[in-house]
Amino acid sequence: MIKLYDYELSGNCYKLRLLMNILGIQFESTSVDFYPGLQHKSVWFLEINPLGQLPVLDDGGMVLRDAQAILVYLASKYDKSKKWYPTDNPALLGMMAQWMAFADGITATSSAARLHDALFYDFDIDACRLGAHRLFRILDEHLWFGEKQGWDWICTESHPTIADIACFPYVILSEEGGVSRQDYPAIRRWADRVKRIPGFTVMPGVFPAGPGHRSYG
Ligand SMILES: N[C@@H](CCC(=O)N[C@@H](CS)C(=O)NCC(=O)O)C(=O)O
Repeated sequence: MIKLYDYELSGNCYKLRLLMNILGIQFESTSVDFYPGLQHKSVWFLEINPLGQLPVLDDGGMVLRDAQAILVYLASKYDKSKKWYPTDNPALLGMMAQWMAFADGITATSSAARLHDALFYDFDIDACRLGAHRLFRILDEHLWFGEKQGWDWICTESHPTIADIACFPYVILSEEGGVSRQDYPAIRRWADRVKRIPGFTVMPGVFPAGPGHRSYG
């Protein structure tokens, strides 16, 4: 069975739990005590990931680090519909790679602000929040112009991709780092759509969608 080296409060680990839940992939979670245990910096874990970072996935000995890389692997291998990572469309693949790199930027800013506020990381909080707002403004405008053309998702019109999954967690958890989404209405509408994907699952700090709208599949 697939093993996920996991931490419940990690948005990067949540990306993978979310996609695996949506795709109906069975996995077992191996909990790594990120805080306060710092097990991701322990000798045994550094042998698994020398970067000392979560998440890591082990699929029958195929060991992968980096949430975005793991999303690509899981969708390529397990999504029979080929809609989450459509490999027959070079332009779309390029766009998805672009937005998945952008998701890592959201980790470096919005997630870092949350680590500062919740787990006492010694980061420059003003720089983290400023960086997150800069990225959120770009994402909000992208989504807003997309909506005008009938696009519901970051890279696509009618079916979400792993780029949406990659960007979602540290956008929706941003308030825990003091980054308000008040000024980003298109982001708020998109986040609501993500919550309505069949198989959507939550983590602490992420809540299900309210009643009364359509479901996306
Ligand atoms: N690019 C990596 C970043 C992973 C990352 O920053 N993980 C956090 C937990 S959510 C971590 O392990 N931080 C500890 C560190 O960077 O030392 C990914 O997307 O998986």
